[in-house]
Amino acid sequence: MKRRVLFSAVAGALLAGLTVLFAPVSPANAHGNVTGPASRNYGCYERWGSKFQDPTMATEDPMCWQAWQANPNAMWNWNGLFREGVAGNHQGAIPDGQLCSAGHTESGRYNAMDVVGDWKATNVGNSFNVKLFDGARHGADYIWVYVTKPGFNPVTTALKWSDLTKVSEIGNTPAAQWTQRSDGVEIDIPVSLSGRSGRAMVYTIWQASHLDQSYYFCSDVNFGGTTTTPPTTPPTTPPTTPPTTPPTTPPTTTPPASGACSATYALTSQWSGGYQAEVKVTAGTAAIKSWTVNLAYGSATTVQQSWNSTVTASGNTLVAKNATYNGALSAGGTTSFGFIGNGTAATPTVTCTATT
Ligand SMILES: [Cu+2]
Repeated sequence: MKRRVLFSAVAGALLAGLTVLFAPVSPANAHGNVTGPASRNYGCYERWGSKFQDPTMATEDPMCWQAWQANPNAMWNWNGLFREGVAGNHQGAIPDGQLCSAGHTESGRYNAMDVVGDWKATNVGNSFNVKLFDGARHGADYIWVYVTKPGFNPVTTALKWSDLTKVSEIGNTPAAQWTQRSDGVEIDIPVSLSGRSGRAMVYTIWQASHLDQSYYFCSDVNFGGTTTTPPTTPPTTPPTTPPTTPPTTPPTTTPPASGACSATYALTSQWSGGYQAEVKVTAGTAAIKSWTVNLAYGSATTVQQSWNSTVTASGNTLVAKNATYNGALSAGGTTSFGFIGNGTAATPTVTCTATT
């Protein structure tokens, strides 16, 4: 398989002592993942691993782009999204809003999987299989498969435990009973639902028969496959359905000026301990070469991650500078960026400056 050849090549280069940018942390960590419907990090690895620095990803697959920008090791280590010592108390170990990163496991390597947005979804019918690949031949004490309840929209909403319904499970199944492959074993867990349509998430817990090692995978699916979202929609475009928590205050805007730029802030989602915002940048009556947006808050603020911009916190202010590919705008041209802020969302005062 092409993807495993690539992984082996990178791992081989590491073993050979070569300097490899974004090399896997440890080639020995050959555990596993849900390969169909692909989990968020496995899907990003599969689609972009061979061209992860291609800037077209920012527009074609923006959620993967933000994930690669946040931490490429989340993709190189697609098989290492696990926790140890949970003792079966999965809900106790993983807070709401962090289900896709397994509660910020591995020092936060997979945090970008929690970002709310329009992840690529796999089209599935109401009956489908969850395919789990196990490169370490651990086998399973159990595998539990959950699906989000009807009405849950992963494009606009952070995943909580209460959003999930368990729809399938298997018990103790040694690797010898799985389908044998040259590079590991895999197993299909059948799921059969009825009356579902549109976007949803599949959440899989794999309790490996190896130490107390439990794996957690978010897979985005589209039931029926008839409402596929356009592949070029960036996460910073307003969602087609309103966020469950609408902005509490109207967007703040700075007036456009000749040779300058303006910026509009919007809160797109919030949850306990964090929020997601998007900022639209518009050039004035002249073309610009680069832009900087300042977001001034009433108190000190921090940012967890950003996409389509480099966002740094400085006291009460977040300073957002354009990425290499979206600094130049024609007169009246627009771009947008997004970020995940820590704490409770507050509405900042937004200013935009540009070079021409
Ligand atoms: Cu393992």
